[in-house]
Amino acid sequence: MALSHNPLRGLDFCDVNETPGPVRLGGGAPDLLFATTVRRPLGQRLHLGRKILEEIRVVCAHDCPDCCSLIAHVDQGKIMRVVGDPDHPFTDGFACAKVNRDAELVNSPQRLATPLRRTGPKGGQAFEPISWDDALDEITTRWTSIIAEHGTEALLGYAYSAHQGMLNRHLTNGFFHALGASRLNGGTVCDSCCAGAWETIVGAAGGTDPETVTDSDLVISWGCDLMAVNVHFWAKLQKVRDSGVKLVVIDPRRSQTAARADWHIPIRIGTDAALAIGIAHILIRDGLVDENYLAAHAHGFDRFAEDIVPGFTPAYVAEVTGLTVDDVERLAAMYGAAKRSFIRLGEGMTRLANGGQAVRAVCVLPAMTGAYGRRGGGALLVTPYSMPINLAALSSPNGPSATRIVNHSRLGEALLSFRDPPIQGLFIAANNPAVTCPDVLATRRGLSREDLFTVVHDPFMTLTARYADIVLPASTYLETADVYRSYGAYYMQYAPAAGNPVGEAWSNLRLTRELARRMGLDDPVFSATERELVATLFDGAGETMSHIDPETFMEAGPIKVPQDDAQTFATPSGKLEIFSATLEAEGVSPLPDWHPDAEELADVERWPLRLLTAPSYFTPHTAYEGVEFLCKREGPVRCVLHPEEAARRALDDGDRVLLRNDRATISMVLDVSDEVQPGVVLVPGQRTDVDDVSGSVNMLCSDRYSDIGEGATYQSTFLDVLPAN
Ligand SMILES: Nc1nc2c(c(=O)[nH]1)N[C@H]1C(S)=C(S)[C@@H](COP(=O)(O)OP(=O)(O)OC[C@H]3O[C@@H](n4cnc5c(=O)[nH]c(N)nc54)[C@H](O)[C@@H]3O)O[C@H]1N2
Ligand SMILES: Nc1nc2c(c(=O)[nH]1)N[C@H]1C(S)=C(S)[C@@H](COP(=O)(O)OP(=O)(O)OC[C@H]3O[C@@H](n4cnc5c(=O)[nH]c(N)nc54)[C@H](O)[C@@H]3O)O[C@H]1N2
Ligand SMILES: [Mo]
Repeated sequence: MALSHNPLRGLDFCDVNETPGPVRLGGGAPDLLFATTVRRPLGQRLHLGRKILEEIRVVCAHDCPDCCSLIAHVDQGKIMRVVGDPDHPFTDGFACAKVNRDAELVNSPQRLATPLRRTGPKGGQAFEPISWDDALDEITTRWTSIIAEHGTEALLGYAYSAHQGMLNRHLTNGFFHALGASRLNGGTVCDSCCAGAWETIVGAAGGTDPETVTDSDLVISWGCDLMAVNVHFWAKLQKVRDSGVKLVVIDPRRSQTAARADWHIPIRIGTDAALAIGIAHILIRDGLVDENYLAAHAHGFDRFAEDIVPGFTPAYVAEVTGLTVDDVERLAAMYGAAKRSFIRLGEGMTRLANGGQAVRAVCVLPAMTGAYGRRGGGALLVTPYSMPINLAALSSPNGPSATRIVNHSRLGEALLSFRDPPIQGLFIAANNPAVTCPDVLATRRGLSREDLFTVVHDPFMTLTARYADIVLPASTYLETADVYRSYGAYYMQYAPAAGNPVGEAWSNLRLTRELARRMGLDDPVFSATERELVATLFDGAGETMSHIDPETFMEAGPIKVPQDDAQTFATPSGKLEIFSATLEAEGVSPLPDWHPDAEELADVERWPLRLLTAPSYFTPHTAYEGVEFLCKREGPVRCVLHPEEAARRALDDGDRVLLRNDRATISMVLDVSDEVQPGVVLVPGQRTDVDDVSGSVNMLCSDRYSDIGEGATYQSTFLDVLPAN
């Protein structure tokens, strides 16, 4: 369908308008043709030729800020297709290129059908099918003897967020909490740095409602590739841009988003704090500061202005960021002139040594212009803080615990060096750390320990699963009921299971309940019905949520949790804490600041290139490896060098190259492109060691922590690229 005025301009790249092919039913059944989804009440049946499909409203559970409402088309329990829900304001009737393929993901021939027991060496491919009963007997027998010999802290539950809703995710964590296992400090590979930094300045409050972008007069995507990770916000933004609102993208990469922006600012990696403080410098110099807003809503601005800002002259900022003085001046003037500027903060720019201060520095700017006080203005990192449900009832059912903590990104260290007791039993769900963790060689060494008893619960035979003693087939979100809360907009929604689990797959919820029963945990949360669990989430929820009636919620479809137009600050002072006493107490600079990092400086002396990692467009992390179409679409595992860097090394497009540093040498196919600047090598996504590549990018990364939030620092990695021969 060709629209003369296409509100999804630029989305052609993501193929959101592609009509996903139906899954073949097999057995000689006719191929199905699908009408485009039309607005109609659900519960009706869709008559197509001789087939009658049920339509079931579900929610996309993939790790994505959009949290789309979807309509699943189901044939007697089999998922045939999913499409975007036309009745959800944020989803607006389309799903992204990945989710359009979710029927293929669910029905992938690579899905695990039964529990498996390892019969060969760890990391290999020799497994035999076993029954669920045998698998669960073996697991509980082993765990019971580990606890008897070493105590409960010798167990580690390493379950992460990916691709499931609140019940399936949090009850699994609650099981290990109730057992007294070592506690996982989860999310450090992902958002603990940016979220931790946000909490120190804005507090535990969400940011600007993305749907108010219709009222914005300037949009800055600061380190966020909207076309990869926030497609539905991008679609909203296009409509706003049609009315003349400008989009600025600050990103070291000319991402698909940057390529379509009004202005792309190719900043040097890890220098965002310097740029933000430089803008503050110019706003003060030019009298563009909203003194009244700052006096009423900010804490510590004067100290910031006196102690930090003066050093960040436009010339110094240009030198640090690799931009020109003119660009820095122009950006500051643009920002200073806008009243309702909307900054969409990305997470990627915080996965490096000084990432936390970058978020803090950027968060000062909307206070300086008063944008935080106006509809459509302010900053958005993530939203859940302003939709406080009682997750603790699920994730820590028996209250506070003082057991040992394991950092998510330091699984290798925990497995290799923890004593008193060592980790003897490991349970991994919804996570593929053998690929996605930093210092992944240490992770794999840890997983290879012969005396470690590992259980992996996943819909697919991931690289991590190959290290397991027992592999359990997991259902996907389309095969289990759950409660969903968006992290990029203000919607929540309940969804039933759309289809029957493939093979003998069990949901995390079902598995957790059964493990709890077998391990003798008697907290009622483990025997609660789904309805009771939903009620638990709202009982004891925060002020804005506790009035929601769970029964109504379960029937309602998407609900929007309304937000005030002005930003709330949920800090100890109730203000934007530009000065953070919390950070001062931790020995971190209490004011947003930028310094070159000493370790990075030493690495720069030795290595000519810095690693830029970015989300892949079609295969986020490793989760779509079961969809052949998307893997082909993403193309070979590749790295990208600027033409100058390629020429310096006599390398051509398509060459096989080695990426090398002190930690490892891996190989990939080279793309030569000026989408990146000289001095960096871009590796999009994190893909398993496959035929056309040896090794995985995270072999090159250390497990060093970021400045705030103990986050991963994938991008504080320095290396060289060489010809493969
Ligand atoms: N298609 C797709 N969707 C995804 C994911 C995916 O991998 N692919 N991942 C999902 C997950 S787990 C998450 S956490 C979310 C968010 O996913 P994130 O991986 O946090 O993605 P972004 O927030 O877009 O941040 C990445 C962008 O930051 C840029 N960047 C890197 N370093 C810097 C820097 O120093 N400064 C600046 N200004 N920019 C920098 C990169 O070039 C890239 O364009 O998305 C989710 N959605
Ligand atoms: N180099 C580099 N590395 C990175 C990043 C980066 O930017 N650069 N980004 C980091 C970020 S932001 C993140 S969030 C992590 C992501 O790291 P992971 O969470 O390890 O990544 P996924 O590939 O999404 O793995 C999720 C697994 O969950 C399985 N799964 C899906 N649904 C279910 C379910 O319902 N139940 C169960 N039990 N399993 C299920 C999938 O099959 C998949 O194997 O990677 C991090 N790693
Ligand atoms: Mo993430």
